[in-house]
Amino acid sequence: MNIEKWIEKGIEQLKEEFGEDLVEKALNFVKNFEVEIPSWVFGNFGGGRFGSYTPPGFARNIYEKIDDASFVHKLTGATPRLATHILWDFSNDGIFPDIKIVENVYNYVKEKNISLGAISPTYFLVGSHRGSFTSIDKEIRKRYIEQTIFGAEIAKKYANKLLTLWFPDGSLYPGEIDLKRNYERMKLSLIECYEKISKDVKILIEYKLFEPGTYSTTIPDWGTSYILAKSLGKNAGVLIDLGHHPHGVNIEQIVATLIAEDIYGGFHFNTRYSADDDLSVEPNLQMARIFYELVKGNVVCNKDEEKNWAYMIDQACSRENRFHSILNSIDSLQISLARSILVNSEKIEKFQKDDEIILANREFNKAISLCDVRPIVYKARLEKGLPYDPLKAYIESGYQKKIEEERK
Ligand code: PSV
Ligand code: MN
Repeated sequence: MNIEKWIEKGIEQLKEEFGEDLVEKALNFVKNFEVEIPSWVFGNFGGGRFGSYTPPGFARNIYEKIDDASFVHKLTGATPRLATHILWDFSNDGIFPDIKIVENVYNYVKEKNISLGAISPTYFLVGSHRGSFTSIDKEIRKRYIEQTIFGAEIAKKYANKLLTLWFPDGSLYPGEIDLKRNYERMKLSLIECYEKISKDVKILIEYKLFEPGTYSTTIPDWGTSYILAKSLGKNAGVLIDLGHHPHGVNIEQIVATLIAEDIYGGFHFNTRYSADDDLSVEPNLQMARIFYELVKGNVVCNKDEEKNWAYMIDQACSRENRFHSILNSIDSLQISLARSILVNSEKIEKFQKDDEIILANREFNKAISLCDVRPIVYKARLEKGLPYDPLKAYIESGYQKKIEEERK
């Protein structure tokens, strides 16, 4: 197959069906869309029940994770920032962070042509089995509050001024903790941090239905994140991780509501089939519907960067090749974004007005589920001087063989 010809033919057909303007807009958005990738996707986290199994060539330290992230960015041109976890990436003992490591890492990412993105304080390693921000032990709370303030300082000085907070706090059984007081301690700890954190650092509060808590997690849903973010102030918002809901939740509606309420938001993209399984993003219909709301809400690829939400991938599964997996995610996000842009909102609005339920739905799905937008995504890449298929380019690059040999 001659790929250039295939792309041009595809673009022509898409223009015929959806019009030149929407196709050009989709091309433009795909070229400009950026997403952060997590340092932990390259490491040895995610063994689950298969214990210490990790695919050969996993990154053994933060510097190798940076090498890997830099290579992914070279192939995709879409991932210039690396999201990090303080105690996984900037600590020797998993308890306290070390500013020297941060400085070394900062210099190394620059050398590798990427930069640091969202900073996640780590509330779940040693000593927080009875809670972090909600611990009844004042000293434990203090340790995590200090780590959060440290995180904000490094976010400001060395990264993109974004802190992403996820708490493992909760309980296994009814009666184990006082639910009201537990929530109040979370809120007070967050307020204490917020007051001490520079006002040009943004904070996203992530929610999660369960794990490690089975009966309760302190911040189980977007409503709780929203209330907490609101009680902090305008620099705080809600972080949506696709794996953190009950089955079947209408996540695009959460997006629409948050945008309508003009609250800052962010995404941890992944695919989930059962619980929080942190799998590679697939180009499924929900992903395209989510992008439809993001595009309509002007919070993605907005020229006024202040308006944009924060986009990150949060995935780590040791059963898959990490590069195949992350490159597949980036591909799926770009495909979903392109599909969402081809939706003809004007036609849909007309059908909505006329109460033409099925016609509105068919018009929507014409772009969201029935068309092949790969010609747009490939063309966007080629016009940026990138391989049209980064996963294929990875397989042909020899990088996998190299890391497997070097990292035995
Ligand atoms: C928790 O499950 C989570 O989604 C949070 O975002 C963490 O930072 C990340 O996964 C890694 O544990
Ligand atoms: Mn997450």
